[in-house]
Amino acid sequence: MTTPRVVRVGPLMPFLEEALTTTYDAPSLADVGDRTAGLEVAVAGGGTVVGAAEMDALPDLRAVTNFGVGYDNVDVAEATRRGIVVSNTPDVLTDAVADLSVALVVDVMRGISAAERWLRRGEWAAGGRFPLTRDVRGATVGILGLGRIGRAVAERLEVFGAEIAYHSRRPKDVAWAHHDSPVALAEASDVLVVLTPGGEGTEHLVDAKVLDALGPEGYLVNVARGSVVDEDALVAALEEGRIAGAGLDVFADEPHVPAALLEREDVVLLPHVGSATVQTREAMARLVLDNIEAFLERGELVTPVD
Ligand code: 8YV
Repeated sequence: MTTPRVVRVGPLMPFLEEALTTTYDAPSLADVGDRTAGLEVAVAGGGTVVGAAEMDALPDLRAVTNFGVGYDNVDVAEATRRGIVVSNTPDVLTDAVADLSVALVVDVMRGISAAERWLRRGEWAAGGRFPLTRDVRGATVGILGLGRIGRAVAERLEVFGAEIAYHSRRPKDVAWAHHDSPVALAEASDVLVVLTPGGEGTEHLVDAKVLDALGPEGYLVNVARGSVVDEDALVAALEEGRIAGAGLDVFADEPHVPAALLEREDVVLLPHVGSATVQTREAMARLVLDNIEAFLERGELVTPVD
């Protein structure tokens, strides 16, 4: 029997786990004990940390392939220092995440989830009238982080008749209005959509100042990483009516959602499902497998991170 070269770090979706087991006889890191020799490729997924401790545990590690476009779960600086390369799954999930972002924008503005809960509670049958909501057409949507997904969200919302503005470190070659800070973008926006990567550089980029700039009629949508938003500041801003509402697919300490948010009618809460369609998750898994194969055969990754 050949020595496995691939190891699974933490749980992955069944399709990927199965393929890894069938094709590579890949053990899980929890089970390898001291049989770590020859394990060159570690496969990580959302929520699975690959830091110095995991790298220490795998002395022959040369590549980490991450199931997800975001790779804030992998200590890339430490990996680079050790000569370990890292890949992610860009592009294949852009449409799914952009669709969900747009759905949250429309939901918070039109009160779709809130209206549905209201109907189920029997308030319509009891003769109530659901309050009027807000049009997407004519609203300014601020995109915080104009990468692949940010552009896809902007293009979709233009079709809805929204005005697009954005902030990214450098202005891009696009016709949309660039703002030079998150506060300036929030001030100009009716809805602020967070689409930056997670990690140290963007931690709490959306803080109390940004939320106050968004204002009592403004909505926050976050489909990026919970770490980008100061969650305590968000709860306070909602409780004090300093913003109008929020649509959140990601949280600071998943799967835990602050109790203060669970009770609110002005927030839409999703369990990190931006990329969670059958087609997209299969495409992500295939890209992980392509990266592993390319690395084992040619020592190269198909989609290395920057
Ligand atoms: C996944 C994601 O939920 O790609 C990302 O960065 O956050 C999502 O697509 C996650 O990586 C799956 O584990």
